[in-house]
Parts: sequence; structure tokens; C-alpha cells
Amino acid sequence: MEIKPHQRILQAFGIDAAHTDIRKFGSGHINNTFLLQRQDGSRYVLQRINAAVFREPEVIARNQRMAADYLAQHHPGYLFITPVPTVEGEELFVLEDEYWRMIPFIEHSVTVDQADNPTQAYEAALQFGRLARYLDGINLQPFRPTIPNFHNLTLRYSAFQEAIRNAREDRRRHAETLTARFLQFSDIAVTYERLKTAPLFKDRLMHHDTKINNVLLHKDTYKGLCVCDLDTLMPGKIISDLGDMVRTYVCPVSEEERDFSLIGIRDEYYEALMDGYLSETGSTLTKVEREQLFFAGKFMIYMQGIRFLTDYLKGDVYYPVKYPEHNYNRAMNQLVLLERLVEKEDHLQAIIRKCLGPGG
Ligand code: GN1
Ligand code: MG
Repeated sequence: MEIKPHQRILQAFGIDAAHTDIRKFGSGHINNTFLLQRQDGSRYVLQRINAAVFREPEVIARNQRMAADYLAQHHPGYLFITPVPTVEGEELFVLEDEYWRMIPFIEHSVTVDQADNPTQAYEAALQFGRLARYLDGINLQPFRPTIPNFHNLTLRYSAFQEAIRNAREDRRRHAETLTARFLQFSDIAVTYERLKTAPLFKDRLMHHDTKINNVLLHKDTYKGLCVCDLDTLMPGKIISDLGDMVRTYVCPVSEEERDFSLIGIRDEYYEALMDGYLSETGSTLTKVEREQLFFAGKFMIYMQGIRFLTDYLKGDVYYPVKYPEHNYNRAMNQLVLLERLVEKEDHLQAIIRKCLGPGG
């Protein structure tokens, strides 16, 4: 269902709807996003926050504000996107229980949905790495999760098991082989469970959605400009951000691809993203974090795979689908990607050692 922002929302941000061009924008699953262009040429991005997913949108605004204040103080000049306030000075506008916010459109920026060359992977990873490094010293105590347990694999794994038990018979049967293949990788959940309480497995302020289209690149040079989509900026672990880059930059096709024979690992992209991320974060990582760099990819691909399969088993209650087997196919796509990654472990570990350099 398409939701058009109406006049009252634009008015709240001081924008005259009659003289503004509004079009749908971006490719996210969760929020509805629009690009506004005013007659004077200025552009903004308006978003309706999905409040079924983000139960407390104020937490998003608060986390972002605290991060922005810290960055302005410790890294002045760093481009960190902050909301355009309403005419009343609020970060969010609430109308009929729906939350809206507006951010500036960064001029000369573009996003890509898929990494087309290793340099793009490097640039994007460098931007996420820089954010992590700049936020390394921030006090996490006042930050709250915008989605509780978002990347808690232990809970995602239990939800998967519960979905298997409660699935409608036809869906359960259709997914039987795929489910069994995912269960064979349950050691990933076990490793996560062990790791998550290790003292050197640091809590950090993480982005938690490091797909390449969440980095703005310069439209001509494709140099990284800044990161965007900060809804899930909250305490988490390094494997979330690094792992989602592995999940989404290294494969030549996206999670939507149904020709599973096209799924594979492009070594040069893997190396480029490790290089970009570690060039920023390398010196801040603990020993335990350094040991888990390969695990990051397994962790995120596995978690995304079981999230898609859980949703299929539950009857597509979370991810929008275009046809009945959509989530099943997304899950299969992620399983194949996981298998391709694991097959190459020795080689990829050697790449990691190279990127960490001597002493790594
Ligand atoms: C969702 O809306 P989008 O595409 O930015 C999801 C991510 C998944 C991604 C998979 C809040 O992100 O965790 O990795 O889909 N975000 C939420 O495409 O669930
Ligand atoms: Mg997003």
C-alpha cells in the first residue's frame, strides 16, 4: 500500500506542498521514503517510520542526537546526517499515530544497490569503519536499543525454532529440506552464544544495517561521502556491521536473486571491504574481535537467512513479499551464500591476515 505524505506533514516541516515535487525514493523494506524537491531546488528526504518495527521512534531520535553531539565535539567537520526539525523544533512529527521525520538530501550524492566494483566496496566499508572508529570512545550507557534484541542470534534462533513448530502444514512441508539445511549450521548460534558475553567482545555503537545503499557516494567520483539510515544506531557488536557488508557486497547478486547458481564469493570485493573497514577500525579492535572477522560474515548471513525463513513459516508477517515463495527464496539465497562462504574459509582467512598486516 502506498502512503502519500499529505499537506499537514509537509506544513509541519515548513514546506508548501503546492510548490513541492514529491516522489517515492529508495529501496528499503521497512520505512516509506520520499524525495521532496522545492521550487528553489532544495531537496529533502521525508520518511514515515514503521512504528510496528520501531516501537519507540523517539529512541531513534535520541540515539542519533547523542551520537551527533559527541561527533560534533570530538570530530568536528565529520558529516553525520541529522534530522531537519519541524517548525516547532521537534525531530519527529506525529500525525494519527504515524511518525514522520525529514533529513536533508546530500547534494551530489548517489546510492548503489549493488557493489559494481571493489572500489565501491572499499569506499562503503571505509565509511562504516570511520563511523565505528569515531564513536569508539562514546559512553554507551544512555543509549537504548531502537529494536530490542535486533541482532541477538540466540533469540532469532529460538524464534526460528518456534516458527518451525507452529508453521502451517503446507509451508512447513515445503520448507522442510531448507529448514534442515539451516539447522545443520546451528553451531553459528552456539558460537555467538559463547562469544556474546566474552569481556573482550566489546559493545560498541553500531549501525546495524550496513548495506551498500546506506552509504552516500559522490555521484561523479563514487568516493564515500557519509553513511545514512541511522535508525538502528545502537549498542551492538562489530560482527553486525562487518558481517552485513560481507553479506551484501561480496556476492555478485542480491538477496532477491532466484537463480542460485549466480551466488558466489568475489574475493576481490571481500578483500576490498576488509581493507576499507580495517584501515579505519584496525587499531581499535580487541584481540577477540580480530579473531572473529571471518565469523562476522557467517553470523550475518545465517541470521538473515533464518529471519527470512522464519517469516516464510509464519506466513510473511514481516518482510513485504511479491509472491508466496518470496521469503522462502530469499532464505535459500542466503543459505547458498553461506555455503559458498564457508567453502572458502581458508582462503578468506588468508585475506583477513593480509589486511590486518603484521602483528594482526
Ligand atoms: C531490512 O528496510 P531495510 O531494507 O533497510 C531489515 C534489515 C535486513 C534487510 C534485508 C529494521 O532493512 O535488518 O537486513 O531488511 N531492517 C529491519 O534486506 O528489520
Ligand atoms: Mg535500511
